[in-house]
Amino acid sequence: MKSIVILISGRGSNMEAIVRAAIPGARIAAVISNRPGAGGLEFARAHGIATMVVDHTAHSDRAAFDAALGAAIDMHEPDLVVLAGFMRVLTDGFVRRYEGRLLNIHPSLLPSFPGLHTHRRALDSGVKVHGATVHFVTAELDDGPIVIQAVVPVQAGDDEAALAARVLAQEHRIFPQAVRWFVDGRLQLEDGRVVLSDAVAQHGMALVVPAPDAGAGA
Ligand code: NHR
Ligand code: GAR
Repeated sequence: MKSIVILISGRGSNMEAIVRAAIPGARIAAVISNRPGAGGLEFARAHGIATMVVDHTAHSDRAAFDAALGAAIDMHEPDLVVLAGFMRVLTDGFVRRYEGRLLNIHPSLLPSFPGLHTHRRALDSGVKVHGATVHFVTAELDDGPIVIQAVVPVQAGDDEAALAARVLAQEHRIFPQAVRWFVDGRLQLEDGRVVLSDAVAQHGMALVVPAPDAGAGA
């Protein structure tokens, strides 16, 4: 049985998708939030999952917060730590401590649009495709080795909310998939590269872009 700790900051719909996936061989040991009011805590409690809050505002600097967060995580001795809408940049020391067992979902097709406000930036830039990326976390923000990506079209008339919702639906597919691979022992970080032990999985992409004229009417 592999033990997983999930870090959230808000709504927690990605955490929920991982919990609902009921991955064989995986146990969600705890959900930890840096915000006391995070909506996702309620879902976790209702599902009998241990919850903890490590409030970043109660710590004097990032190193102190990360030390407290690390202590909370280590109480559960997890095999995997998952950032699911976790909104605090982590220090090098923290990242090193969990190297090879720390996954993040980022709401863009990395390396495009690292950082915040990805949907607004995608719309502003005029890209025709957008999406989400699951990656191993490294010290440099949103720069770690990529595990799986999902692509969605940007449609005429999209606003931030519409685009975010289309991306989020795909996040809920690819994040549980990545966690499943990890739990099955098929996903590893080796010398800074992602290794998937299966040829099909090696493809690492869930393509949902429609054909150019799809929906245009025949
Ligand atoms: N930490 C490291 N070292 N490396 C990564 O790749 C990380 C990370 C911490 C979080 C998630 C990331 C995302 O997917 C993530 C990846 C927060 C910010 C941010 O600027 C940026 C990227 C991500 C998460 N946070 C502000 C901060 O000052 C606070 C913003 C807020 O609270 O709303 O930490 O997008
Ligand atoms: C998700 O879209 C996730 O990719 C993104 O925030 C949302 C969280 O939703 N993450 C980041 O922007 C990290 N900086 P959720 O709380 O419902 O999973």
